Amino acid sequence: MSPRHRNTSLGFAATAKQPGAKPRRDADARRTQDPAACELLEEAQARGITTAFDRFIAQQPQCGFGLDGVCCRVCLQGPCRINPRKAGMEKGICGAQDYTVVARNLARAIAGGTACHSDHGRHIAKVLLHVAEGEIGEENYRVSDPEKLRRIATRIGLETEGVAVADLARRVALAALADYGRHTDETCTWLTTTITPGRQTKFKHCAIAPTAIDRSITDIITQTAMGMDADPVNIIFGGLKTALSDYTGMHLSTDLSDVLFGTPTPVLSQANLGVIDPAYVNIATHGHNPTLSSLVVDAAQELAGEARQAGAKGVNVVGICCTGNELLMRDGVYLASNVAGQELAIMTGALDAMIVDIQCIMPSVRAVAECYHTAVIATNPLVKIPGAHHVDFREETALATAKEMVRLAIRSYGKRDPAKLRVSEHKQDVVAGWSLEALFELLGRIDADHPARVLTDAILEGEIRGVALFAGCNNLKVNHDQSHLAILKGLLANDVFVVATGCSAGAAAKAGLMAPGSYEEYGGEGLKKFLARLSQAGATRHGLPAVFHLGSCVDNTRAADLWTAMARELDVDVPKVPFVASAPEAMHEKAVSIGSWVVAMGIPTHVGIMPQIEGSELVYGVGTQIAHDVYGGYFILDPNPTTAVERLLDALEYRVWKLRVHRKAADRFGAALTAGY
Ligand code: BF8
Ligand code: SF4
Repeated sequence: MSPRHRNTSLGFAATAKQPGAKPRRDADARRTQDPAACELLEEAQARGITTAFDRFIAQQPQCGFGLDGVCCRVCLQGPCRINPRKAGMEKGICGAQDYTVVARNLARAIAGGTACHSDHGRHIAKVLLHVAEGEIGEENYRVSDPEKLRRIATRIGLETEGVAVADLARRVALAALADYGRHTDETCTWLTTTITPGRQTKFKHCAIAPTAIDRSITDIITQTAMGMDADPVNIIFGGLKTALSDYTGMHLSTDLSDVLFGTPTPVLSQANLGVIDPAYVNIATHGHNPTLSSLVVDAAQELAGEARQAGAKGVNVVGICCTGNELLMRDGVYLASNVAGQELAIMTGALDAMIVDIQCIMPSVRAVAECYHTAVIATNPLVKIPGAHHVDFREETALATAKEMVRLAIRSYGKRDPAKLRVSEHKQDVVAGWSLEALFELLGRIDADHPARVLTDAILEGEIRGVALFAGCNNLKVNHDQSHLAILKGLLANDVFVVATGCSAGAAAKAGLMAPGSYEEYGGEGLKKFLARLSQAGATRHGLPAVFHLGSCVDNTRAADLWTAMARELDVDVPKVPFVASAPEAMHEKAVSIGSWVVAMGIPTHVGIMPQIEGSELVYGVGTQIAHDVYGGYFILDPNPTTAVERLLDALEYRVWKLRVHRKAADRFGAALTAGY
C-alpha cells in the first residue's frame, strides 16, 4: 500500500483553514523562505496584484482524480475518472484500468519534458552548424572553446588530427543532429559515449536504449494513445526509453553550449532580487536558451553609453530561471530569482524589460507588468504571450535584435514610476561556474591524474558520506524554497558533498549557501575538512561554497558525468556509487523526465512533491521498489524534509557499506568488484 501524501496538507491552503488563522498578510509570509520574495508578496497584497501564490490558494481543493493520476483525457469520450472503490468507475469507458491510466499520464509527462529539453538541444546544435558553415557571422556566435570541441569529437569517435575547428564543429553538430532522427538501430551517440559499459548493457537488455530522440517521443505518444498499450510495465519501459532520449538531448545541449559560449570556470556574482539596482536600466533575461540571453549581455555592454545618456548608470542584466543560471555560470551575471519569484521581479518597480525565450515563463508576467512600466518581450515563435511585445529573434541577426531589445528597455526606463519602487536589499554573494572541468581542476589539486578518486577516496575513508545532486523547480504546493534549504542544510551538516542545478541551485544561491567560504558555516566537520584540504591545495581565487553550482537543468548531465567518472574510478557500475539526487520541489514535466533517467542510471532519487501516480499501487511500486531491482536507482517519494534527509543519508550509507564489504571480499578472493550491484 503506498502512503497517501497530499502536498496541500503541508501548504498554505490547509494552514489557512485552521480556526483563527490570520488571513493573507501573515499567510503570504509563510508561503516563502526568501526574505525578498516575502517583502514583494506584501507589496503585491498592498497593491491588489494577484500572483501565482494567490492563484494556488484559489485552486484549492485540487481535483483528487488529477492528483492521483487517474483522470484520462486521451480520447474525446473522456475525461474518464477511475475509482477502483466505486462500482462502475473501476475502468474508463474503453476499459482502461487505474494502472494503465496512471502509467500513460506519467509517460506522456516524460514525453513533454523530453520534447522541451531536446528542442533546446537541437537549437544549440543548429546554431553550431550554421556557425561552422559560415552562415552566422562572428559578431553573433563563434566557437569559444575549441578544446572542448576536440574532446567531444574524440569521445564520439571523430578524427580530430589536422581537422580545422570549423570543419570539426560542423561534424560534431551533424553528429548531434543525427541523434534526433536516425532510422537505423544504433543507440544515440550522446548516450552510448557518455555512460558506463554496465549501463549500456542494462539499457540494451531492457530494450530502452533510444535510437533517435524524436522517434522515442513519437513512439511514446503513440504507445499511450487510446486503444494502444494497456500494460503499465511496458508503458513505463517506453517512458524510460523516452527519458534516456531526454538525457541525450540534455547532454548534447550542455556540450555544445560550452563549445559556443565557453566552459564555465569559477566566477563571483550575487543572487536574489536585491541585484535589481534602480540606478541602472534593469533587464531580466528569463527562460532557458543561452543563444538569446548571452547576446543580450553583449548588447547591454555595447549600449551602456546610451543608458547613461538616458540618466542611468548603465545596463544591468539579471537572470531568472535557467537562462539566468547559464549566464551566471559563464559571465557572472546576477541571478535575480528562481521560477516562483518571476512575477515578483517586476514588482520591484525597477525592472525595465523582461526578455523571455522558452520554458517556465508564467503567462502572468504580462498581467503583472501591466501595473508597471516593464516591457515584456517574447522572442521565440513557440512562445507568444498575448499583450507582450514579440521580437522575432533569429541567429543570423542576433546581436542587432538584442540591441533593439536593450534600446526598448532604455526607453522603458524613462517611464518608471518612482512611487512604485520597492527595491529589495536582499542579495547574497555566490561563487558559481562549477562545470565538471572546473570541479575536476579543483579536485585535481590533490590528484591531477585521478580527480574523481579524490572524491571516492574521501568517501571510502569516511571523511565525507557521498555526493548529492540537488535539482528541479519550485512548486507552490509547498513553501517556496523551504524544502530545498532544509534538505540541503541537512545533508551538508552530515558531510555530503553537494552539487546543484536549476531552481534548486537558485534557492541555494539566494540563501547564501553558495557564498565563498559558506562551507565553513553549513558543512559538518568532515565536509569542512575535505573542502579546506581542497582550498589549501592550490591558489583559490574565490573561497569555496557549501553547495557547488553545476548550472542549468540541462547541466544535470554534468552530474551524470561526475557519477560516471566515480563509477569508473571505483571500477563498479553506477548503482554502487554513493551518489543520490533530490528534487525537493519538482514541478515541470522536465523534472519528471530528468528524475526518470536519473533513476534508470542507478541513482536513488528523492522527490519532495508527490507525483501524480498514487492512483495505482502498481505504478507506485514500480517507481519506488521494482526500479531498484532492475536499475539500482529508485524514487524516494517524501514531502517531509526531515525524513527525506534521513532516507537520503541511509541510501548513501548503504552504498558505502556495500562498497567497503565488496572491496574487502575482492581483495581477499581476487574477485571483481563489478559483480552485480
Ligand atoms: O529547467 S528547475 S522550474 S527553470 S524546469 Fe523550470 Fe524547473 Fe526551474 Fe529550468 Ni528546470
Ligand atoms: Fe476514457 Fe479510455 Fe478515452 Fe481514456 S482512452 S478517455 S479511459 S475512453
